[in-house]
Amino acid sequence: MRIDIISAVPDLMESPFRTSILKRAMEKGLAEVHFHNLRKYALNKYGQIDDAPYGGGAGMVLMVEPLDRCISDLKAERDYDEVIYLTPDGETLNQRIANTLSIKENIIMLCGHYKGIDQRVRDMHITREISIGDYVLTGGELAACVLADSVIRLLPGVLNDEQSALTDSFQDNLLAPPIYTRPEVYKGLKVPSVLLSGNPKVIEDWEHEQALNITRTRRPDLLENK
Ligand code: 6GU
Repeated sequence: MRIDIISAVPDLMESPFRTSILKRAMEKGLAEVHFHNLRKYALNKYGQIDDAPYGGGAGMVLMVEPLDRCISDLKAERDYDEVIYLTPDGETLNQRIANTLSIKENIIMLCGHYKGIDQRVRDMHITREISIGDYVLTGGELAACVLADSVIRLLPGVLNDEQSALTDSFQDNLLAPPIYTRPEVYKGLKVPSVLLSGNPKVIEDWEHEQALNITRTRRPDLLENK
């Protein structure tokens, strides 16, 4: 999979892809992430990429021309399955969306900034708009990192067996059961004896029941979609 991320401040996104599991995914050639600095597509020597909105109002708007040039250059190189605009107005990211995107070949992620982007960019290029939740960030960059992480970890070979995505919270619409490691007793707090029973069937049933109880308490909405 190849992800091209367009942003006015690409430096903001460096470290998540240079560390740990995502770094290894890149080194193994399972994912490629390329950053594109919008300033390079600026109209003038001052590097202008934003301007005041028509009709007035506070804040600046990312201009259509630098964005169109950047996206068109990329599209001239290869076919893209999705051109995603990260925006609080978008569809809220969930595991289903991450799963869907994880089988794509080439994706562009466009990070909004300031007040947003000229509507004509959306009309011309954007195939999907995604938000990462009902709160406002300073820009789409952190959201792009979240989205890319949620997708890349699903690519075959990225996770090893122990980290397997199949047992994740949410993969089956259930939250995770409690987990423990050594020691067996800490400050009087004991690991539930069922986990020490060595009986896989009993353990699995207990974990499923715990997961159901926790989901019922914290996120009953997840059970309604089952
Ligand atoms: Cl994608 N962008 C911004 N600026 N804020 C957000 C968001 C995106 N998702 C949630 N909040």
